[in-house]
Amino acid sequence: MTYFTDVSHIPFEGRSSANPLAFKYYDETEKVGDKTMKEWLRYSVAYWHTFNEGGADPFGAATINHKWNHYSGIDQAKARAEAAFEFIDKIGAPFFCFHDVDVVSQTDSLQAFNKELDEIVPVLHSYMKDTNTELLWNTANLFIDPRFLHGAATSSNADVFAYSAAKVKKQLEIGKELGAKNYVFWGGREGYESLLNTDMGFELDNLARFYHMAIDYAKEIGFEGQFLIEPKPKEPTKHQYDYDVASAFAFLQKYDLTDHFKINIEANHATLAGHSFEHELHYARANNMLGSVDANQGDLLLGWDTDEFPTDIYAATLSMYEILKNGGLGNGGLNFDAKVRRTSIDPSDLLHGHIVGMDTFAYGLKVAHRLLEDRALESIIENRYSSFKEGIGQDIVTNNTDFHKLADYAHQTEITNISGRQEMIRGIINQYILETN
Ligand code: XLS
Ligand code: NI
Ligand code: NI
Repeated sequence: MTYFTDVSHIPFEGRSSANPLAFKYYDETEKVGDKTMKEWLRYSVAYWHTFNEGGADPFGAATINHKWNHYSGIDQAKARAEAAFEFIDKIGAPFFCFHDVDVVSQTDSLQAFNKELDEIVPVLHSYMKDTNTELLWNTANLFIDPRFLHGAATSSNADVFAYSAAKVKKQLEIGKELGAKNYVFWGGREGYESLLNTDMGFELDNLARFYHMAIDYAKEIGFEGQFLIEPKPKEPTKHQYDYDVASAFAFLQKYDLTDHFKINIEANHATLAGHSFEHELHYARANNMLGSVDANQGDLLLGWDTDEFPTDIYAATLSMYEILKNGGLGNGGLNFDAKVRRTSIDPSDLLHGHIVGMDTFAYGLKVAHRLLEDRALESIIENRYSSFKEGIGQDIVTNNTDFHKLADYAHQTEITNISGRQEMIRGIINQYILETN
């Protein structure tokens, strides 16, 4: 069966093309510096939003009713996989990601669920081989099932902790089988609704115990993917423990987990936490914790996770700047954790969403690369901190001074500050964005 009948493949046609089903900027073979666009960007399709999403919201039922979702049981899982790999192949993404409940339907018993997984995994594997697609990450969904009402690894119920471990154990085995590059923990229910009935310290200790056991099991079975934590400040819980990169990093340090984890940063989660996307990337990079990216964007006027396809070239430029400064994403990639709006009801809308997202980051990559090549921001930053290159500044950074000497120096010195030039810098960035070919 063919589900995406409009095209056989999305070609690169360049910026003058008027074909909406073609890339204008993303040419996977184009070299940017020493790597191709494909190698830098490592695009990934998110199974849940692209193939399972129906567009339901708290006020209305699903509006999107794709043909591959007209089945039930294992037939449903197979039809969805068929559609998924037709799509992934046509859009030309080298990676995909899934939760366990995306690839087979949620069933009540763990045994039945694992049996269905055992049936679908070889199907996925053979599609992966046929289409040359790799698994960026998989994960156990520890938030949808009503069992997780008090949390998963931070549940007040020890049986739920065990159930969560069983789900993660299975996904690590599947990740190993499919060669997953990473394993993501997004703690959708790892937080609290009310502090009045919560022992936060105890819950966090348990979360760390859970992660340590996951590391042990991964080692035991030879799972080599990178573990990632995906922060999000709120939604569904009022306060989620992995609030942002800084709080996830503090947690990992406290529990001696930094050698085993990096961070999966989602743009819309950054903005929900009151940060810019580039702030989160920068913070992770500065601490050697940048692992992977969920590429999407939020809506400035809405206070929840709208998970839109990224179209903001300015934001894509600044985030690609951070990614290039990081030397790339390593094992990670740019996963479109993004969904089309509930009014976008055709299969082709899924293509359009990915095309605009892939073009946006491809353009951002080109602009960021030029900014770095020309040291456009680097030289401004270098100049801003130049007082630490000599004299008292050099003494400070080489640990050759103390409060006595600094006070003596301060008593004899008249301070002169230099301009931060923010408006000039904004102008430079606009010029680079507008003049990139
Ligand atoms: C939800 C999260 C989720 C994770 C994977 O807000 O973004 O989709 O990426 O569990
Ligand atoms: Ni995400
Ligand atoms: Ni999200």
